[in-house]
This record gives sequence, C-alpha cells and structure tokens, in this order.
Amino acid sequence: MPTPESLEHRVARFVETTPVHDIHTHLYDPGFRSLLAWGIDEQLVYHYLVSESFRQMDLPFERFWSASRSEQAEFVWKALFVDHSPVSEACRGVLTTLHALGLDARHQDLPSIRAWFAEQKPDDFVDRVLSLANVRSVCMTNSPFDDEERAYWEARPVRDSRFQAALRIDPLLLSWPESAARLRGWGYAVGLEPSAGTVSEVRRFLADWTLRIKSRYCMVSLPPTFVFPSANDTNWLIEQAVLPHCREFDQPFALMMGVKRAVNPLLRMAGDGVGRSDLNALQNLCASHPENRFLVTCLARENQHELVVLARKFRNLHPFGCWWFTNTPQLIEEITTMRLELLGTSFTPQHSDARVIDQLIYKWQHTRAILARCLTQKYAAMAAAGWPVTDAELQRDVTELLGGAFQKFCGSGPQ
Ligand code: HDL
Ligand code: ZN
Repeated sequence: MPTPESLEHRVARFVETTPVHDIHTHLYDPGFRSLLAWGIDEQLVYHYLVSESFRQMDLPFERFWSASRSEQAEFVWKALFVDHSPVSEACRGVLTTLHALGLDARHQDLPSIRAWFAEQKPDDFVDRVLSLANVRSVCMTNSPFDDEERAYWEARPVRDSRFQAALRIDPLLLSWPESAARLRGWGYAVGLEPSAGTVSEVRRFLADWTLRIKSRYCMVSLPPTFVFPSANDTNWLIEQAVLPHCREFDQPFALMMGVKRAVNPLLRMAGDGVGRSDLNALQNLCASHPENRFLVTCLARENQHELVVLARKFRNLHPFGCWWFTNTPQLIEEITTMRLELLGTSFTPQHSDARVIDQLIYKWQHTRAILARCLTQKYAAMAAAGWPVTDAELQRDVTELLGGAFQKFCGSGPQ
C-alpha cells in the first residue's frame, strides 16, 4: 500500500504545477526587440544588485556609470559573488536562475557563462524561461511617455499574447504641467487647469492608449506624501479623468504606494527609497468611489497590516504583491500569512516586477516555495478542525492566488 502523499507535498505540487499570471513586470513583448532585457550581464546590472555592489566597492559612481554594460556586470560579479558571498535575495536570484538553466555558477567564470548566453536565440530563450518559471502570461509596464517604447506602439507591432499591456501614467499624474505640454504636442487640446475641455482631452488620451495597447489596467506609483482628497493636479486628474476612464473601460486602477524617488541620485535607477504612506488617502478613494476597483501594493512594511485591514472594509480594494524591498523571504512569509489570515484567498500574493526575463525563474521559484509553506500551514489547521482540503479545492485556491483572482478583479476590459 503506497504511503499517502503528505499535505506538504500535495500543496507544493499544485503550487509548482499551476501556471501563474504575473500581474506587474517591466518586461517587454519579444517583438519590442531592443526593450527586452535578457542574459547574464542584464541580470548582474539589475538595479537591486547595483545598489548592493556600491556598498562593497570604493569605485567612484561616475566610473561605474561611464563603464560599458559588460564592465558594470564585471564590477557587480566581483563585488557580490567573488569578493563576498551572494547571500542577498537578489544575489540568490542570479544563482537560482543560472542553476535552473543548467549553468554551474560556482565553477564557471563569467566569460564562459556569457558564452552560453551568446549561443541562445532570444525567442527560444523567452519560451524556455516562461516554461521553467511556469509563467502563463505577464503584464508589462507601458508608458506613452517613454519615447523609445512609444515608437514601437506607433508602428502597430504584432503582439505576443503572453505579454499583456498595462498603461503606466506616472508623468501624467505627478508632473502635470510638463505632461500637459507633451499631450498638446500629441494633439490633445489640454490646458493646465481642469476645465471640461481639458478633462475630456485627458480622457481621450487615456482611451486612445488603452485601445492601442489593450491595457488591462492603468497604473501609477505614488510617493508616501500622496494625499486624497487634496487640491492639486494629481487629485483632479485621478478623480475627474482616470477614475471615470477606468469605469468606462471596466478596468481597475493600480496604485503602487510609498516610493521616494531619487533618495540618492548618484545611484540613478537604484537610488529610489521607501516611505510610509498615509493610507487615509486609499481609504478615502475606496469609500468615495465604490464603483471603481483599486489594485494596490505598498512599499513600506509598516503599511502592510493597514492595507489588509482596509481590504477587509472595501471589496473594491485588491491587495497584491510583496513589492521590491518587501520581496524577501522573511517579509513574503509575514505578509502572505497576514493576508491569508485576514483575507482568505481574496488577494494576489505576488508579482515579479522582473526587468530581465531570466529573473522570472527565480522570482517565481522563490515565491512559490514560501506560498506553498504558508498554504500548507493553513490547510493543516483547517484539517485539524475537521475540514481537510480536497485536490479540487486546492487547485481552485492556487489558481485564484496565482492570477485567477486578479483576472476576475480586472473585469472585461480590452483583451
Ligand atoms: O515603480 C515601479 O514599478 C517599481 O517597480 C520600480 O520600477 C522599481 O525600480 C522596481 O523595479 N522595483 O522592483
Ligand atoms: Zn515595477
């Protein structure tokens, strides 16, 4: 008589074999050739590793930034993998990824690892990574304000359906005067003040881009100082243009709260920091706009419990991800357990935020292991109370957590 499969193994099996929909990344459709980052050098110059490297190097900032990508990668490799043990989460990510690809990081030097990547064909490599990571599809971060990316969209690219679009509007909401000038340059007759004509033209801009890229949602990352309601451009643009737009297109509005941009400008993209947000702003948004749906992640650990409690109060609020500085095993476990205990399965535990497609391998391998552990604990407690979970229920729950709940929350917007 074979020994019955342990609960732990059952849960791990379902978590590993259920494909995930990754709801926020900085990856690009392979058709956007120059924008798709992949390979060992791109992995090593990931801004998470750059900031960690500067802590271990005396190198002047400008010496690093004036170096080529491959020389920058060599600086990072030496600082974090050769001269010190790669114990950080981002370092372990490189190790997990190389190991999954069958490369021996311990005994292969950087040139031989580079040589292996040089033999890969981009499209085949993308397929292989998505398969290894068991990622069914990803949401990109698509900004009309990025000149290089806008050119691709204006050329009407043939799309890879595995790479879904998300409309990123930080410049519109956070730098209105400058963005108003850009919208005028693109043919939208906007003024600086919130006249009926300006609001209608901002909505036309949002509608044009939503239809052009078939975005699943609009997204903005907000500073810890964001307040709502308040008499400023960000507020009237959200209330008079973005929220009505999301209602018209049956889409959620995604808020990523708590980024302090350029805390150390010398680190460039690696120089952003974190601040505790005033979640009264989120409470006021959810309460005053019950017909809108809000996808929300917070960057500060201190905001996590309040975000979960707000989600208990507002069913139009869907918490997601252990974002950026909270994407570490210890905090993923803490936040995911908190969410399971207060929200059941009505949330999305993780997004990868991957910038280099290879990273999907480690971002999801690391998260799946922790999610399986958290779920096992909860199902074991249920069984102890007389409610053992069935395989069908397990599959249902895991499918929901790995993108199913997000898909439902997203509504019927442009597919
Ligand atoms: O604003 C964002 O979408 C953040 O995710 C930033 O892009 C940040 O640089 C990042 O990559 N975090 O993981
Ligand atoms: Zn991001």
